[in-house]
Amino acid sequence: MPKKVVSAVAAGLLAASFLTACSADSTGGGDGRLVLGFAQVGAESGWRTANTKSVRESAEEAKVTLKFSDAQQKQENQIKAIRSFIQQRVDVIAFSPVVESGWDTVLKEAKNAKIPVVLTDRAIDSKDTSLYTTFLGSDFVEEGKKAGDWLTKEYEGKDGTVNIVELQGTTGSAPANDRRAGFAQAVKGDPKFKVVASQTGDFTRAKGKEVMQAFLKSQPDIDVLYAHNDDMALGAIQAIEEAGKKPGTDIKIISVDGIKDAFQAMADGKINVVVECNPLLGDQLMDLAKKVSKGESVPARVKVDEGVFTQEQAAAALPDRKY
Ligand code: GZL
Repeated sequence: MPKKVVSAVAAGLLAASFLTACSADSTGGGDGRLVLGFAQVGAESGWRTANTKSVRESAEEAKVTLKFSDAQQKQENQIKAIRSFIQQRVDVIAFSPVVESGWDTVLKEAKNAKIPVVLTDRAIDSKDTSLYTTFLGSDFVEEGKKAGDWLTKEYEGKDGTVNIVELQGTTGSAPANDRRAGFAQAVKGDPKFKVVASQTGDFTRAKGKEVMQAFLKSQPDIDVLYAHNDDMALGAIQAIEEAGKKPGTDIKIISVDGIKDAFQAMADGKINVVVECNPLLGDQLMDLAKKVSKGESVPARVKVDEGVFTQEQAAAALPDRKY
């Protein structure tokens, strides 16, 4: 075979193998399944466990090949995971940013690699919204506002100062920043509400208990605890009871998430109100990932429905709770 023809054939074969390799990589080894890299925050709370379960089960059902990483609540681990997904040439990257800032560099790498990114659960504060295709998750400011609105109604017409202690979520995270802002916005109209102490419990039961113990030592008169999630509220309940006080009565408790243990605590009279934050995002995430991978247009923001539950509703609602 003349030299020219051989080189043309070789070039053709090389190009074909390259295309096959790319298409094979881009469809998870050529089996036609979408490959989704998911960088999860960690396993810090009941909410997070339910969120992970939802993502895994939905990927199974949607026949999506899921590459999953648990960052143990460390941003550097999430960044490493995203870089690994880029090297593996996944089709789509999704993650729940543990904190709002510090993502531009790694998301620019994903953009340069032409791998679309979906934010799920938590948002980032980057000015460059081209770094992600869509954000699927709750409105945390609204959740904080719902918490504050319950409190203002609970104390409507009552005189005297209401001393509030606040267990914040992970420092720098969107839910912590926004739940704090929404709550402050809701109560700022009435000077009787005073946040006398506010500190992070990092969304965990252990830290929630530890910080509540410190609050009980430093604050002579606490009327209300506002906890940014149920796990910290449940830890705080242990501290309150060990201090000889009645949670839900001596200290009213407002919490966020709506995990089963919180509903049980409400039914037991230990938590007064829970603002729901829906972790069951898996189905919507898979639908978005498939659309995004095909270049179909998706909304820039996809919110989730969630309610508010009081003690009166807790016992009846408990059997139907999905997480
Ligand atoms: C909220 C989520 C928060 C939960 C916590 O969407 O990011 O993180 O409220 C979880 O329970 O740890």
